[in-house]
Amino acid sequence: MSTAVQKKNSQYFIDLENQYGAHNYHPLPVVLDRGEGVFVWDVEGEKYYDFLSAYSAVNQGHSHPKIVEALVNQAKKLALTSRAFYNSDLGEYEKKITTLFGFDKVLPMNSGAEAVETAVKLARKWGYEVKKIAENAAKIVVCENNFHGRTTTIVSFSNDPDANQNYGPFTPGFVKIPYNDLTALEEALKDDAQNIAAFLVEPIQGEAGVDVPDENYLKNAWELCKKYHVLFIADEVQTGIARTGKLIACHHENVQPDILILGKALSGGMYPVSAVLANDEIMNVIKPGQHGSTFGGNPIACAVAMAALDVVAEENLAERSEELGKLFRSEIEILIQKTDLIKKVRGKGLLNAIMINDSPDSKTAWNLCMKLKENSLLAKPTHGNIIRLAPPLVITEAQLLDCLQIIEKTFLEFEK
Ligand code: IF1
Repeated sequence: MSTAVQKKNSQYFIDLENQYGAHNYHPLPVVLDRGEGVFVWDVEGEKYYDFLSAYSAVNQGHSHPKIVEALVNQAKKLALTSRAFYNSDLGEYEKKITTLFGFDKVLPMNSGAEAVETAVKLARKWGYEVKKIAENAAKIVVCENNFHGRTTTIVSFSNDPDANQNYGPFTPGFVKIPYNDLTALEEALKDDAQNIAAFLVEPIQGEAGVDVPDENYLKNAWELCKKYHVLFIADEVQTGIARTGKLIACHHENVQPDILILGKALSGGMYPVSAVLANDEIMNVIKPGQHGSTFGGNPIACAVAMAALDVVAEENLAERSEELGKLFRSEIEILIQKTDLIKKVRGKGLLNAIMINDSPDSKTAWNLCMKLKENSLLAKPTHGNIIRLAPPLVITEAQLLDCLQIIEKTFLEFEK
């Protein structure tokens, strides 16, 4: 009996994921099969502009040849040693990344959440051993509507029920304040100055819908942290690596965080690589055996990250992001005059989002993304009525203008 050979089309792959994969995401119904630069192709061969960049991990463009070559060559030579031994890649990478970002030392990890967890542990340990906070009394100030990852401790200080409902009991020791509110920050620091070890903040709140704080918020927050002997921790997992128009978003205000957290595009989206950077006074509180990770700082991660950082410099990705971001927002401002669908556009560099003029629980943003997909541009809503628009930073001006036309066409057609 002939068994029909099932065509491996999009539906085939969607069904496989639905059948065998946990349903912890609700993906747009497109099955990607290939990526190159700003473009991705689905299994039917349809070509799309990628306006999500894997949540700003693919700043250097999909499968950048220099990064692929670094990955392949290293994988053929030495992939993983663990930190039980030294290796001929880690020291070179540590020197490069600490010199580039201006810190004495780096602690290499893998995912962004692991780096955030590492920063929390480092800040607490500094609190006890340098600031002399009483045992188990250390607190870290965080912002409402934050997103720092998905571990149990991190979701303990989230106020998003989707992130933490039924994941308790939660880790104590976190004080929540409103984002972009210096008065609230100073009050929190003053209230319990002796016990507060750090302030953990995203320079722009990505998941909250690309919420850009007021000018000098970061600088003034940094000054308050210095005044109260509290570490300023910048989570630049999403805003870092040239995404907002500077190497890190803190550089827009000449802020040098006490602890810098990097991830995502640190590897150009090629491999899980994250990092925590700090100076000796802070980093040296961690002694041998007090923190670690099997894959943290592995030779492939080092080779890939070094290549990814070279691409940022060689292709002037920060400057491009700055310039093309201004062009993008100015063109969207013009579109806002032509449609009632968009309330506002906000962002920095090529990290932008548009607020759709409908309730957060409406399907409008989703339906607009479905129409954008039909017009060959992939984007996805964050929190209901906000669409994040973040292409790889290697996008050319001509491609960006092409995408702006697609966006305008889609929005004006949608309204009819
Ligand atoms: C998801 C968005 C969410 C991050 C910041 C740490 C991490 C992230 C500022 C953790 C990760 C990803 C996670 C992904 C969706 C995406 C995301 F904002 F980027 F869109 F969720 F908020 N700090 N952000 O943005 O890094 O452990 O993922 O490597 O979990 O759905 P990770």
